Amino acid sequence: MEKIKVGIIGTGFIGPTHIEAIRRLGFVDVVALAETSQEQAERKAAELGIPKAYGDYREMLRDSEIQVVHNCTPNHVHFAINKEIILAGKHVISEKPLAMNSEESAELLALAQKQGVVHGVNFNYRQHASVQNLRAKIANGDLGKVNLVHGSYLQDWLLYETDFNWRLAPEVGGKSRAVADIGSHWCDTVQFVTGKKIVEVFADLATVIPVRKKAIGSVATFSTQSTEDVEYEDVSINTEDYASVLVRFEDGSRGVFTVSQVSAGRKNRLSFEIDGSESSAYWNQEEPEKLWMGHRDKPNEILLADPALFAPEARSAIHHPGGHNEGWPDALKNMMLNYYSFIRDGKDPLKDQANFATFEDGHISMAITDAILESHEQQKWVKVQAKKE
Ligand code: SOE
Repeated sequence: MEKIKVGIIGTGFIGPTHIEAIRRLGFVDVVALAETSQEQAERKAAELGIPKAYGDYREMLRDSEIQVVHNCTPNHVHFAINKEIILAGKHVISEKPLAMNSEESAELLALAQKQGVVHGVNFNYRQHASVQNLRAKIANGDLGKVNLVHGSYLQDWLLYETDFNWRLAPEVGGKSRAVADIGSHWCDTVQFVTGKKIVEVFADLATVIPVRKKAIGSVATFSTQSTEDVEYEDVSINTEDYASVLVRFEDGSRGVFTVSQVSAGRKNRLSFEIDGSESSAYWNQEEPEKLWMGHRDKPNEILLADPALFAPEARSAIHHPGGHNEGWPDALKNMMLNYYSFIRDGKDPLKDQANFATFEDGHISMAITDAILESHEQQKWVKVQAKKE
């Protein structure tokens, strides 16, 4: 079988992780990348071992060999580039957020459906094996009726006033920072696990560090660049680095989450607890192999990920025997595996159920972010309105 041919736009922090995950599949080839200049594209292509380098992504979109394009660019250009990818007739995987607001994401969803392309958004945390297993357990009634969902997504890479990157500037990162960047993952993951949509929110947002020192020159996300001999300029910050949000689900059940990018020691701690009428469950992305199950009348348990102990529906998400740890790159691999198997197997994006997050999920996520921003501004409950075009 001919391999599926892929082009990647943007090779900062996330683009190379997509390339690595794709390479583990075997039936997909990354044949090209696009960067903001020819020189940068050639340097990255040589570093990453990719045959074709484009200094302009539009030229790559005209390359007839390419069937699928990954949009790994900064947030402010997601909308325009996603649109061009779809109009070029290519299948698309976009980084989140899909666009800058839910009007734009509605337009993208409608366009992708009209053009009949396969559309995916990289909500990778739902692809963790233990998360898939918990979803199956909840669907099978192991927790009873889900009453409460609570948790947080905490990071510390913006803790110091000298931490700065493009995500902080609203013109590039978007009006919302922590909520759109990591709150979107929390909401997608818990909606996936419970099978219930968030329909209403009440939010309190804050900017803990209102003025930052920006290094002259650009710094990548999660950079550990030394701060010695760096020159800084003061920059006022008006995107949130903290938020707490009360949520209501479609069946009336309740939840709450906190996001922060200034919590020392928390590196990428997406965690949630689900309290059901019979048992509870807790999962934390920093220790993805462990699923805590809480009981009232018998000892609590920690389930270690093991294919032999998983619900049958979740077995394909785990690739190694128990004790051979899986983690973040494996969840991303599952995202790519599910997306590319859908294309390989000739499935129809309008009829067949996708087992990865689509532009529809990306649009729902944008609608939640819009509602959170509105709720914070107006200090009241706001309904999530994932309107379609
Ligand atoms: C930065 O906060 C970031 O890279 C997010 O943008 C990703 O979506 C998340 O997976 C890890 O953290």
